[in-house]
Amino acid sequence: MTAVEVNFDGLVGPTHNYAGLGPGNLASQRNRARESDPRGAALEGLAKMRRMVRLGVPQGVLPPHERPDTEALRRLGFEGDDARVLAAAARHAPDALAACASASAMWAANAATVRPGADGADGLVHLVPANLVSALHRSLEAPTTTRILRRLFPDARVHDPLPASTGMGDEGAANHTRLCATHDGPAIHVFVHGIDGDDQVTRFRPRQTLAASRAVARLMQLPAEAVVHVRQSPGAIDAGAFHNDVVCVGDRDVLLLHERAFAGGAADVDRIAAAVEARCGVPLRAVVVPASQVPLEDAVRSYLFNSQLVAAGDGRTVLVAPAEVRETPSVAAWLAAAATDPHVPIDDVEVVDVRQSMRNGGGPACLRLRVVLTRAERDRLASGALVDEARIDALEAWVRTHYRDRLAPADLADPALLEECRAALDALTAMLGLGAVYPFQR
Ligand code: SUG
Repeated sequence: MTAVEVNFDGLVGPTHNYAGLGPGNLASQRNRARESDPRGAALEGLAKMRRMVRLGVPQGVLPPHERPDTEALRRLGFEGDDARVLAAAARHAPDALAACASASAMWAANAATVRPGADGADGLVHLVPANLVSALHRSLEAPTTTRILRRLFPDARVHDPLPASTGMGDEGAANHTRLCATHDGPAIHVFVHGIDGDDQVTRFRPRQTLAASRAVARLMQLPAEAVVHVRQSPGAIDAGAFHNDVVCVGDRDVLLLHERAFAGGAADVDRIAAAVEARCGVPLRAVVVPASQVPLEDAVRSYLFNSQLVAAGDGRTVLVAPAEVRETPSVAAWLAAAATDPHVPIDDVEVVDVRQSMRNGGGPACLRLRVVLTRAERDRLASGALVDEARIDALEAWVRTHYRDRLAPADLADPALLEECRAALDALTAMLGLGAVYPFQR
């Protein structure tokens, strides 16, 4: 087998803060205006990457974006030099400033949807950057993400994001799971949407539309028999599963999900299983966690399903879970029972602390974009795209040099913060061999 899954984690940016911006995202709403610790957040992210490297899972990084995005503030009518733009926005439109200052690009699972080269006749890796139109702060990510992906993956086909309309709302790999027997063999792509047309029945507006999922599958040139579309259950969306990866995670032939993740329940899981069996020649190993054991609310609180399910270098299947799973009694009990249950194909659970990100509704799986790459494709990546422990050491030193350890809402208007962010990104693009990718570098 030559193709392996590489996890590209979004590096947490210097403006990481809590602005209550995530629609349907309960943690983001709850922590609005709380003081943040960007340095601690970035170090937590790097510590998670180190754990992955030690597990023998190839690890990559995606750089943060330039924030506050003063170009976006100018498009919103604020004029003058950067300091004036920031001051005027803070005074007249603090919500716009918060949106333009968000470090939300850290949640790399929303950067794009990915198709490995083996899954199409052209043999190319395809990436479809997400348009993230559900919220202003996230919609600002798409152009820079597209540019960065083109730099990092020079041989891949990086599409343009879908047209920016709520009817085409696309949130990337957070609503997509690729299932297979081996990464080189045939695969099933499961696309999960929250809404089909205009029939919203949920309290929170669903973010991913069926029309968008269909367009992404088309762009990735997937044959109909390789695609399954599933609808999220309205109950899951209203319990805080604003992306499917809050209630479901897959890896190769394993699918771990909450009983109430999908609108069709067991029938949806059966459809996926039939497709996997027909195309990949293996039975799907589905682990459906019943609501009677883990209520949906506990699944969302603990982010059990936002764990990373990975193949360690020694062949074990490891669930890399957020620390909150240990603090949620129903989830801790389910994990304890699962450890001895022969029907649960998880060999080990490793707990990571990503609390700073969790307070914005971003668990371990939100922080990473999975890209299946062959050896040759890995060799052709931009030089700094993949990290080992020495590179993680260097990135930690970079964070300690450039990041603040306290950020309050009022600090977002501080022109010095923008300068610090630019200095950090200039140093980082040099470290990663990316060249000039940000507006301030042109
Ligand atoms: O889009 N939070 C992000 C969290 C994204 C998590 N990603 C996945 N589930 N894959 C969101 O809601 C909060 C920002 C703030 O409130 O400051 C935020 O955007």
